Amino acid sequence: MLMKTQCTTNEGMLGDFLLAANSGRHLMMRMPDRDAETDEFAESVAAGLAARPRRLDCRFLYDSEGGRLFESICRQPEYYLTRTESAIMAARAEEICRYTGPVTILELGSGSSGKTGQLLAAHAELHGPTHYVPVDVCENSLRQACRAIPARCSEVRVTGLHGTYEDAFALFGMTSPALTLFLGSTIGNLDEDQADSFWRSVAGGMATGDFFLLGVDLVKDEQILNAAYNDAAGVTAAFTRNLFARMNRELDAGLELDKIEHVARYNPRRERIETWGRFTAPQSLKVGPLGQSFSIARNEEILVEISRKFRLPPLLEHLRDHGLIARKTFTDQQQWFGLLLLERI
Ligand code: AVJ
Repeated sequence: MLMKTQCTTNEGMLGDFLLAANSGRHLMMRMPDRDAETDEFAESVAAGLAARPRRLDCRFLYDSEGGRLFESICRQPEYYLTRTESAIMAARAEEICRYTGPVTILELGSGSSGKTGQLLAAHAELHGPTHYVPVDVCENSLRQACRAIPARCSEVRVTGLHGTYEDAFALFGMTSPALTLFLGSTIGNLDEDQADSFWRSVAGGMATGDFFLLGVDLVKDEQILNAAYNDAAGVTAAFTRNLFARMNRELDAGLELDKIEHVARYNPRRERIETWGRFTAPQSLKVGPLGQSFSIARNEEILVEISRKFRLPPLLEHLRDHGLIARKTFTDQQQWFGLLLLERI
């Protein structure tokens, strides 16, 4: 059975987590600051619309509708990332778990944990009872994962954390020896500065000898990249538009959604996909909770998400500078996607 609990305070989260983890049950814990999600959304939108070019924080793409649409993106034929990473994972799960030995498995941005099943099964097969701690801001996806994983693999016990990556960093110290998963090239959503502070927090929280499994999408032919973010069925377009729909639902933004277009294109200089919401007519965008309003011009584009693409040698060097050494580097035959097993030294 899946129990649900609320963390008492952010500071008390560690104690709550230890109690929960030792209870031997499947459990989902909710961080208290989740209650402030709508306020955070409002603040973030207002700050992003005051910046130039205007931008939004891609974290807010993942409300329950966004989570559902993202799952659908992963099944689109053009979106090669998920199936390529899954295939690498399936082929290498045992090798990875042999290398790490028995560990607590944390996952940042776990979504519905689709790719993790193979790894958990391999860990349980090799090392016996396995503790899995998925972390996600999307409650729906997390709940599904907390139900599905133990049903598939009875040796795996789940403690889900409904919260942000920052909430999870606090757990790193107490779950050691640990393997933290960060899959799907989600790291690509962070710009250079954000990634740098992400790695500082990660490396700072990890104990020597802890492991990190990183999935990264690699630089490749532009047409393949552009197609992956412009699927013919229009699911990615719906995913982008949902961020504006969410503003209507939660911030009373008053937007006409059919006058906002999804635009995703590869920027070869910066080696990243940039996804924009393009306004085909002038509109005013209200941030209800803050009593603010912004005028968006016709043809103005608001940056919704970046998805950086990586080259392995500079990435490995960058990680090494943060004290993370690649013990294993896996790719597929076409070298489209990389899966890196890193160790904190
Ligand atoms: C899983 C967040 C990395 O950037 O490729 C997919 C999200 N956005 N299609 C990505 C996404 C549009 C995805 N991440």
